[in-house]
Amino acid sequence: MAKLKLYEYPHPILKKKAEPVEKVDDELRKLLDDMLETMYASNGCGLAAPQIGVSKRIVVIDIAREDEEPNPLYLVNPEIIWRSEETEISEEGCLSVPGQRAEVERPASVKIRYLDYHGKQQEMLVEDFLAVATQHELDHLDGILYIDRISRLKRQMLLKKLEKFRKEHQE
Ligand code: GNR
Ligand code: NI
Repeated sequence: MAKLKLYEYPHPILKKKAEPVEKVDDELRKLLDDMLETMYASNGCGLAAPQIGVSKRIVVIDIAREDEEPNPLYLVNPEIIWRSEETEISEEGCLSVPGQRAEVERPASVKIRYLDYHGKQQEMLVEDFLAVATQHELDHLDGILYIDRISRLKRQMLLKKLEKFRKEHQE
């Protein structure tokens, strides 16, 4: 396995709509494994392929806490096939927008259809924090960041703080 480089805002690959995967083969599984390793090494709970510079519709998620068994989820060509009317506001962060967080409103629960690690079609109803993480990752596949879902004023303030954060954290 290998830890891959993370692409950060405002890299243009993060704005592109990613391409569907044609076949779940060993080469794709290698990429999924490398994405999971990269996500764990970065202490993230989700990662979408555009964040490692690959414009394909694949996502890995693991929302298990550190004191729990790992529980990786691999989503290939995921689609939302149902959204709840009810919404929920929660605080989000993104490995591609380091050091920042903001409150985002999204459907509280969604149903997704996807191909799993073995290429088998699956459907799953996701709720609570898994619903937040799933929608955040699926947005990446359409070139959308959580900062695109907050007000212009809040985004401007967040991007100022991002500049400051980067100045303080550069080597
Ligand atoms: O690690 C992550 N944490 C997180 C917290 C709240 C809402 C969404 C996320 S996803 C993020 C990793 C990431 O950037 N995935 O694209
Ligand atoms: Ni993200």
